[in-house]
Amino acid sequence: MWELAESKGSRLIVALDSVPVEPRELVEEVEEYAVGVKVGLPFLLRWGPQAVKELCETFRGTLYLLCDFKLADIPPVVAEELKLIRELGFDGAIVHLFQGGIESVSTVASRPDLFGLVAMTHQESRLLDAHFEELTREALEAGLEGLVVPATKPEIVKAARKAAPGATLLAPGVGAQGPKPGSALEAGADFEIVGRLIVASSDPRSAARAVRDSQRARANAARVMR
Ligand code: O7M
Repeated sequence: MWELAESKGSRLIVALDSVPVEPRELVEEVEEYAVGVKVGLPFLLRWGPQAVKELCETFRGTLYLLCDFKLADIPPVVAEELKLIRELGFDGAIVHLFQGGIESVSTVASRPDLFGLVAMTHQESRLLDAHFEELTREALEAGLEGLVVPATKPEIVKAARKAAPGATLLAPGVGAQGPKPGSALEAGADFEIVGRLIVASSDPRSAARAVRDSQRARANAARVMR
């Protein structure tokens, strides 16, 4: 992920949820400007596992392939899900933490990179956000590669950066949910996850390029692309 970020000069991960057009064409449009794509459940339900597998095969090595199938089950089931996710060809997966047991999940052999969700972007996520510090501690103790933090709540991004200086922070919520591209990087995130601003655009290529350029401009101004 970091190698692709360096070579492309980008911190953009495109969220593929409701993809109305042929996914491969869309991904080819944004490939040059994005470090990776995050594949969500709407994508899986609409296009099926075979299409997900083909997407992973087509873009392996040129995009970081991140799975977001909302994993929040008992540890043996999450472990099995991670094995299948790896078989589909993903490099990384987002996991929930509130259900407990992430420590045993993280020791699964040849698992993808794991990113633990510690707070969410919508205003109603009060219960989850209230436990942000404990969830962050659990994720770090379990040795996860990174955390998912809300771009809409920069104070949480800042706190996560402080609590987890070595973790890779992924921030969704940029664009359609309000925050401007680059703003989560300024708050301390490493990557910004952007969905509708790009995917629902009539010109996804230009939209992705614009996000990448804004990230660069804001990062240069604040010298935050670490
Ligand atoms: O840019 P959008 O709003 O169209 O899409 C945002 C994406 O980020 C979408 O795929 C959501 O599932 C995801 N997301 C949030 O919007 N908020 C969160 O708090 C967490 C996520 C996420 O990635 O969860 C793992």
